[in-house]
Amino acid sequence: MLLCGPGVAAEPNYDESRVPAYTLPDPLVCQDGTRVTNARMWERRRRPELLWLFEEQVYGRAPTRPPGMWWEVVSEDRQALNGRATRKEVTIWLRGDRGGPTLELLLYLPNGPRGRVPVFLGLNFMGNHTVHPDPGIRIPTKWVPADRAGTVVDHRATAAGRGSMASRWPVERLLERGYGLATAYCGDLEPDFPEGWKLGVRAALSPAGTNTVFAPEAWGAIAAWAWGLSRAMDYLETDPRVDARKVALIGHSRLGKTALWAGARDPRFALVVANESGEGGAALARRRFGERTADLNRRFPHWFCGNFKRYNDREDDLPVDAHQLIALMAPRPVYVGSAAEDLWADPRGEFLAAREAGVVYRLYGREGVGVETQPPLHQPVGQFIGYHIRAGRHELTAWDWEQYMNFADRHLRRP
Ligand code: GTR
Repeated sequence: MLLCGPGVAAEPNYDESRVPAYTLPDPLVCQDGTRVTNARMWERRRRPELLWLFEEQVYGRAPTRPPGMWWEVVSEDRQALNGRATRKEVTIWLRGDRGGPTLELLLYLPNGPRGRVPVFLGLNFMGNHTVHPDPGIRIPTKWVPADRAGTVVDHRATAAGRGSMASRWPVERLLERGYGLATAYCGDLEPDFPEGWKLGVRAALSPAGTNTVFAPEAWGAIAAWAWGLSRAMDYLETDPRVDARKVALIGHSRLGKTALWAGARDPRFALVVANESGEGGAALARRRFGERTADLNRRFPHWFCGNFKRYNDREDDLPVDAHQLIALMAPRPVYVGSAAEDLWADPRGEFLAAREAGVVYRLYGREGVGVETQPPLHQPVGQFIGYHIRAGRHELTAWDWEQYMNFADRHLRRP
């Protein structure tokens, strides 16, 4: 079994019997001790307080939508994928003028159904051209991470990378089931390495540019990626073929952490899917199993805000935990996916967080995962909080997608 975790100081714990006891902060008790008894109190008091704590202590604070932000549809092919889809590419200028970084949004919309369609929106790791071999997708010109297959030369994407990540993006299947797909490369917002912020929105939107010294509560890369998803949503709200009330966010791994944070901040997202998001995402930080806060901060110092560094080996001092992040989606449907061999992400910790978020859904008369114990492999559970664990390793698979589409069918396909 492959367990990732190079460069970590302490040996990761993979022994359930060695997980020390912990106490989770109560989603329904305000910082001043007041108990939340109804949805209105949750929305007026506790939800904003938790959002603020996650912002301040975990992901960092992002700016609001830039005034004067604008976009342009730069390509449109109504006969893409043998006539099955309309492919659009939209350049979104993120700084409010024609300069600065752009988000290049790729859209596939099914040609079958008339009118507006529900859409899955997710960031990709390597560039839009990697999600499908379709030769009409433009190749990114920005910094991209090196890949094992050698399709990236000096951190520049090449045509050899077309479709290299297609197994994670079942475009035809989505279209067949009536969904559109919108995706963009996360590196458009910030390339994923510690100094990457100098090439992304965190520098471009700061008056000091690449000389910016970040405050301890200022945004990290995950917050920048999440902010970008909201900017993609700004566009989707204007697209005549997209049902903007039915946009489901999806993300895998670090981009699953991102999907959760984007969904928490921006209630325009109707549904959120976090696939194997692990530590800093859906997995409980207090549970000492697999990746820990210190591992995140050492290996990816740019992902979280400065304040988050205070919780290395001190997760019990965090004022929040993953179940509360999931609860920030309430009453909207949210789905947490785990994989059995992905112990680094702590599948059980992901399940427990999903389960414990249920108290907030209950305020709305909605059921969460609906079970007490982690279900067996390949048996999805949950009404408004979906959960599954499948066999295999850390990946976003066709089987995962089928469950997410089934879940979305239940929640987004109603009239
Ligand atoms: C790992 C990291 C995980 C997860 C993963 C990924 O190295 O420790 O938290 O984010 O990367 O994004 O693939």
